[in-house]
Amino acid sequence: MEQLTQVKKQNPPQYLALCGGVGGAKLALGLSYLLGEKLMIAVNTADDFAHLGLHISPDIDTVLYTLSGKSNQAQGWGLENESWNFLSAMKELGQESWFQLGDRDLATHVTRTQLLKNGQTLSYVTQFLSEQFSIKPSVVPMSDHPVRTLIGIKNGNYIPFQHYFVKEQCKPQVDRFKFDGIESATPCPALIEALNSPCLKGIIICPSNPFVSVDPILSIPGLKEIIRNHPSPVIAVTPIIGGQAIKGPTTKMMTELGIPQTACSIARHYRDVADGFILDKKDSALKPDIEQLGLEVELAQSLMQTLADRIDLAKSCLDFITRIDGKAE
Ligand code: FO1
Repeated sequence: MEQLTQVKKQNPPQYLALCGGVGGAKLALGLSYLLGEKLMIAVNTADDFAHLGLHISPDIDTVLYTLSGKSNQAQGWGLENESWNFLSAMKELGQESWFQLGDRDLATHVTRTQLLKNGQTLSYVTQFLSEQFSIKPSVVPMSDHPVRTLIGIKNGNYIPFQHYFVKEQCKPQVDRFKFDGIESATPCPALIEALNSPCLKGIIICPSNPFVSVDPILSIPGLKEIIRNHPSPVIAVTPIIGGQAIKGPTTKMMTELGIPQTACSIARHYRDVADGFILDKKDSALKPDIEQLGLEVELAQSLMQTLADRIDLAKSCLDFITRIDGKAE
């Protein structure tokens, strides 16, 4: 279908964050306070799915709601001050209700679905929603092409990501992942432009799940190589503190995949794409092991309970990028 409206040109960003849902969005918020329009956030869209005829982009919405200050902070996803009349009515009609869609949240999904049906790209729709939420950084989908994460169940078949995550509450044991559609995906145009721009000073891999939030982005053909060879520093922030992930199934997945549950394993996961690794101060004993992997290490407080924590960690990221850049000169 013909694309109706072009994505508006924005100034090239100086920093790029690769981001999944809840954990990544917290750091993205800290970065947005420090950088505003100088920041681009490229978001995982492999969690997207069609549900009740609607196109749901959970990670994009988590980023949009978090950056606009409208997110339900206790839940991590969805909107604050939500009501659930639609969901109750669906239950009364005996319809699917395992994926909770709030009344206000529904407006986002209906808007996105309508615009996509009218021939707009996901990039355009995301920029449009971002403007409605008055968000300063540029929020972009990793790709305009559909990519869908499939979770390989131990001794079983693949199941769609949201079935695993929400319907099955991450209970099945996983042993492999597939990003359906990845072979024909390309990075969204604004992301390619940002990576080609001489203005880009640093790339930050947010503390999202490395297997199902960041890997889909890095698996877009050619993207990992572009990031690895980028002249500016690339840093990754640990999603693991003291052997535990703050939220989500990261450590459960590590156990099932036979990977030790440590920040060092995450550093090893990113060693072929990152120059530096932000390690939590509590895990400082792991610093020499991570340096052995060939990564620069910065110790920081990576637990983000308050807005001040988010901004402090964002500041540590920017200082670390400056430090790595200084060494390279
Ligand atoms: N996560 C849940 O655990 N349960 C839900 O019912 C749920 C509904 C939901 C609706 C809209 C949306 O944008 C996100 C939603 N999420 C829900 C979060 C989401 O599915 C996951 O957090 C991400 O896909 C993982 O990053």
